[in-house]
Amino acid sequence: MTSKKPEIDIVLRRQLLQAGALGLGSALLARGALAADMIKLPLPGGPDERRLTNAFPQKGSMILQRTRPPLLETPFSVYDKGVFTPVNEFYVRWHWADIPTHMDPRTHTVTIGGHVNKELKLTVFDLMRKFKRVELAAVNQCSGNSRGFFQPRVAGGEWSNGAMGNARWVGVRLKDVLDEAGVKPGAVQVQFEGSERPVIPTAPNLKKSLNVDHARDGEVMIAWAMNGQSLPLLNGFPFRLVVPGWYATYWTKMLQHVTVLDHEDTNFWMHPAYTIPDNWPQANMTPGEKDVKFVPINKMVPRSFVTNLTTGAKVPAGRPELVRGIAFGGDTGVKMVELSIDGGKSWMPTQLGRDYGKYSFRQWTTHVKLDRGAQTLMARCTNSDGLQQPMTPNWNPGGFMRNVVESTTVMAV
Ligand SMILES: Nc1nc2c(c(=O)[nH]1)N[C@H]1C(S)=C(S)[C@@H](COP(=O)(O)O)O[C@H]1N2
Ligand SMILES: [Mo]
Repeated sequence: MTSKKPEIDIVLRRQLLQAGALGLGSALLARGALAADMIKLPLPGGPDERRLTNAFPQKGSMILQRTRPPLLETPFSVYDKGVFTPVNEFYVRWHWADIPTHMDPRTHTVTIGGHVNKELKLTVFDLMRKFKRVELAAVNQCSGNSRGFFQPRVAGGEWSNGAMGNARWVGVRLKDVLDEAGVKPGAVQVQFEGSERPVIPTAPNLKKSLNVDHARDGEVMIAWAMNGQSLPLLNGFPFRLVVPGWYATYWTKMLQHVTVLDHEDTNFWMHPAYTIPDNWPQANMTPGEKDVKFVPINKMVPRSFVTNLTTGAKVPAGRPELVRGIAFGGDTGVKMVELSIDGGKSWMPTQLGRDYGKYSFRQWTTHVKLDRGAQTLMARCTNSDGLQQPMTPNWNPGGFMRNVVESTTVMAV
């Protein structure tokens, strides 16, 4: 897991300093008119057209879901390029619009405080120098990825399937940093806060917490690089939390405060925000149902997608056609991905691509021979714990944790 290449340090160091010196501010607010291109998302029963924009710094062509704060979705075709999501096409999600537009990596510090023996203040260069470096491939997925498919519709960013991405994260173990500060007996949770602020002072700043054992499991990281580059400002420059296998709401960007708590965090962003019906892995309830117990969202569940064909695509009938996609196991690896072309009555195996670790996207491929006409392809992932994607969609008011088997209907001609 430890990166062997010292030269990456020099490259990253230069990138970190350059990115800090860019003064991205004006660009964040307005960099000219938005591109005129529109994209149609496969969303049911609602506005399904979005603008494609190049207007955000360090970002390529992205689906504009919201401008302030920026919510930028990854166009789905990107996932067919490979298992690692290009940094400039990695989705973006913020809660509050008062985002620093200039971060100086020489002076920006993260404070490790609260229920510890010794408070620490560390820059990215302190992290690089003082702690052992680790690298891990992991999927970052928004809790509300695919929310736009919920029926009845629910409020929130109406994402299609592009609020997810996979990267090789480089940084240090949160455990090592906490050990350096010395967690005192009686610690219960560890709370994380970024550097942005709400637009009105009375609104609650985004703070998220993990149980202390989870925070110290040796997998949770403070990362300053993704896919060999420093983090774009909008993805949390100069460093962010990485919580492998857990929804991205915990992956605090532009990390500023790590506070060890001697009690459970009950702030708004832990409860009621980002809570699910207490029946993981379904996170399911009936619309309008009363007396449902809600708990903070946590581990991810398996998903899979066809990436080389989209609904409406024409494919030749009667001869083997390549079907390719990606899958991830959620909080563990992918055991298998199967494909059905008969509405889920029978399933055929697919070949899994290279394994980059249990938290990564995994590519899968197979060939199918399709009869003439409209044919529906369904991919289903089973993870290493035996958890399988369900055939019926879940529902909850947050629009969280969709993982139903998805369908792609092509026309065989
Ligand atoms: N500081 C900060 N970190 C944050 C958030 C935020 O609003 N502020 N949003 C969280 C949520 S809900 C998501 S989905 C991910 C998105 O990460 P990305 O923008 O790098 O894709 O960031 C998480 N970390
Ligand atoms: Mo999110």
